[in-house]
Amino acid sequence: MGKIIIYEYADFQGLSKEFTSDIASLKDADWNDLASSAKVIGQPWVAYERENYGGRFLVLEEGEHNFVGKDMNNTISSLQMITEDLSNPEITLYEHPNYQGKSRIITEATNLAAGHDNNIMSSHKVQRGVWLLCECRDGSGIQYLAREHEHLPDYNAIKFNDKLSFLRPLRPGCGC
Ligand SMILES: [Ca+2]
Ligand SMILES: [Ca+2]
Repeated sequence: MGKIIIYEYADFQGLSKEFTSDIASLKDADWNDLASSAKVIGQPWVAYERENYGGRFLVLEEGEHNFVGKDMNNTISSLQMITEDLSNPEITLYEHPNYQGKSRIITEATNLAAGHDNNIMSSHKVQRGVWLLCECRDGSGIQYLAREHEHLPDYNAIKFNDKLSFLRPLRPGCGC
């Protein structure tokens, strides 16, 4: 399935630790609020600010990641592996709560801010894959991770109503 290696310092220096399954508290591995860089092989991982997959999060897809100078440096407290099949993603967005109004099927990264549907969406159903929903194209503002088969009837529940501007599917890793 893959793994993540976290490092104490930038550029993959200092102490390192490898994980191949979820860890709800990095305190259990003596790694709380310590990671400054990471390498991911295979499926994406999600790094969370708090224990038990809480607080702000950062999606870490296959490749190398440096956290120094960013919000999540020396902040990560739990790690979760994405286990869904990411090969053929599809999500349906709806203009109103409870899957009402105009609907739109999305299968690739889409910048709604550049079209007719910016800041109107209010509910969704994920058919396949895992989707990162963003208030802003540059990743600032609210972000939400929608997992496979999730039906979210009202974005007010996540303080996200009429705010969606950009979304993209998580990328599968090749594991090479
Ligand atoms: Ca933390
Ligand atoms: Ca709406």
